[in-house]
Order: sequence, then structure tokens, then C-alpha cells
Amino acid sequence: MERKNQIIAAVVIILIIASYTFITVPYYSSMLWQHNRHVSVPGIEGMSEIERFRYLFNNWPHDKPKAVIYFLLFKPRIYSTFIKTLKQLDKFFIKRFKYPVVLFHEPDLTQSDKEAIRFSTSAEIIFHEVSFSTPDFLRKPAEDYMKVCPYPSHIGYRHMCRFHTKLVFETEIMHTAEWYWRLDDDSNILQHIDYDIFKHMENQNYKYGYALISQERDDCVLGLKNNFTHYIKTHNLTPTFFNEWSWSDPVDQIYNNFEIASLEFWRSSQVRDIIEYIDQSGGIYLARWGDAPIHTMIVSIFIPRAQIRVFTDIAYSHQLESTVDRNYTAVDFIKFMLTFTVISVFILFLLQKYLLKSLFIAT
Ligand SMILES: Nc1nc2c(ncn2[C@@H]2O[C@H](COP(=O)(O)OP(=O)(O)OP(=O)(O)O)[C@@H](O)[C@H]2O)c(=O)[nH]1
Ligand SMILES: [Mg+2]
Repeated sequence: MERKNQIIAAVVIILIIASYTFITVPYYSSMLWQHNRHVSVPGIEGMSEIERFRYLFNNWPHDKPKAVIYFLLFKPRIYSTFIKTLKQLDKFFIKRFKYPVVLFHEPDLTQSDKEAIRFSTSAEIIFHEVSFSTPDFLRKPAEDYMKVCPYPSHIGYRHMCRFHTKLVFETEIMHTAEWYWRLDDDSNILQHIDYDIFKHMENQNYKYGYALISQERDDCVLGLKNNFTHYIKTHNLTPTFFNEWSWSDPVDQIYNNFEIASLEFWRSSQVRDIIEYIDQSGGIYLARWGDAPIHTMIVSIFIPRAQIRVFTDIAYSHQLESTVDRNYTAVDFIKFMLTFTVISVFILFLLQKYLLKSLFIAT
């Protein structure tokens, strides 16, 4: 019996060490490897973030699109969500195609948060601070409108919607770059992307790209379509596909947590003008219009379908929506089996050692 216990204990220890080695060591060693590989451009130390960005694009290969990937960071989700997303993006796209990642963040981001983010990726990271406040033209106090479409109920969400709708395009970075790919901290790139999506957009004369369509709640777009319709009429516009789109029951929206687009488009005077009109109406705060339905409407007014690329070939997911059936890889399966086995053997070992023994003694 003594000998049997020793054998079981040895097996358990070996399995624990094996699973640790198999899962944890590669994880940390890849982090170290990536960190050491982080390319620091000579002479760039001491530059501000925006100077580093300018330097990068001033020395950009002439045949490569001036493109950035951008996120808006939300401090409470950096460690739980964002870093995992960034690692996936790094592994499946940036390592090969090397585009900079711009991280817009509020003032609460600390130096150690920045270091942790840089440490987790091989990507060239540019931090860009933004401060949010309700616009001056909004006269009503927040408590008067936060009950309209309170999903979610924090005002930061409305600031975020205004940022993606309008403010992001007013930053110097977005004035310098030609293309952007917006992702959210909960955007998952699930497999390798084996072509340069920005070059693809440029070569095929696309202006806008997305991966998924989702549905917005009717009570979160109150008055939005009417505002756009009014603008279309008063400006005598002929929309490309605005009139064919489903704007109610349900409201379809381009799920712009994955959005690739030409910045020339968003910087054009006609687009800036319509964004200004929508912004000034106050609906982003008063009715919680999301950036997704707003962008969808703008795109459906100005861009022909032929210039829109739907990236269903990229394995992407956000919340429950996905371009692929979630299929788990062989490595995921082995990791699961190994963890399951270790835990089961450990429980059996404890049962055998303590519970059965005490039962035996009791009887
Ligand atoms: N700085 C800042 N960023 C935010 C805030 N709320 C959301 N974000 C960011 O904006 C992006 C979209 O936020 P989500 O909460 O995922 O919004 P959503 O995709 O409409 O909602 P879900 O369907 O629940 O994912 C994410 O990258 C967040 O990090 C906020 O209050 N402040
Ligand atoms: Mg989200």
C-alpha cells in the first residue's frame, strides 16, 4: 500500500510538472522572446509618442500603405481582455506585416500599464492620451438622458461612441495615416491572416471593410434614421444603399469593432460635414446612438457596395458573433485533456489518501 501511494504521488507530480511545462513555460518564454525582439529605432529614445509616430511614417517604405491599427483602451479591461487580444493580433498579423498599433487611452493609464502592454507584444506601440467630457453644446445634465437606452449605463460608453464616430478622425495620427484598422479590446483574431489587408484594400480600390453585421436595439437608435434622412433631403444627396438597408426590426449595423477604412474617406468634407451635423444634434449623448449605426449610415450614403470589402475570410469573433464556427485546435484539446487528467488524478489521489483511509479506520 505504501509503495502504491508513492507511485501515485510520483505520477501526479510528473503530470503537474508536465502540464506546467507544456502550458506555462512556452507562454512566458514567448513573452520574453518577443520583448527582446522589440525593435527600438536608433536615435528614437527620448522622443514623445507623436514624434516617434512621425519618425516612423517619415521613414516608411514607399510601397507600403501608411496604415495603423488602433484601439481605445478601457483601463478596467487591460489585463483581463486587451492584452490577450493584442497577443492574438501580434501572432496572427503584426509579426508578419508590421504595422504600428495606436492605443488611445484616458489619463488614468499608468507607466507600468504601458510597460506591461509593450512587454506583451512585438508591435510598435504608440500611446495617445485623450480626455473625455460632454461637449459644450449639450445643455442637459447627464441624469436627464442616461435612462434612454442605458446599455451600458456609464457615461464613458457615450464618450467612447463619440470618440469612434468623430474625435478619432481629428487626431494628428489619423491625419497622417492613409488607412486604419479599428479593433476593440474584445475583438478576437483567431487564425493567421496571410495577406497584407491594407495593400489589398489599396490595390483593389476598396474604401471600407468589415467582418460582421450585428443587430442594434431599436430603442438605441431613436431618431437617428430621421436625422440622416433629413440631411440627405436637405443636401440633395443620392445614397448608394441607404434606402435598401434594414433600419428597423431589426436594425442591422456594420459591427465596426472590426473596421478597416480609407482615412481619405473619413477626412473628406462631405463626411466631416454629416458627422458634424449628427454630433451637433446631441443624439450620441441624449439617445445613446452608437458609432456602429452612425458609421453604417454614413457608409451606406457615400460608398458603393463594390468598394466595400467583407472580410469573411478572416477568422474573427466579437462576443457571440463570429466569421467562423468556433473550432478548437489540437493544441487546445491536448491542453484541456492534460489539465483535466491532472486535476482528476489529484482528486483521486486525495480521495484515496485521506477519505478512504479515514473511512477504513472508522470502520
Ligand atoms: N476609454 C474608454 N474606453 C471605453 C469605455 N467603454 C468602452 N470603451 C472601449 O471601447 C471599445 C468598445 O467597448 P465595448 O464595451 O466593447 O462596447 P460594445 O462592443 O459596443 O459592447 P459589447 O457588445 O458589450 O462588447 C472597447 O475597446 C473598450 O475598451 C470607456 O468608458 N472609456
Ligand atoms: Mg465590444
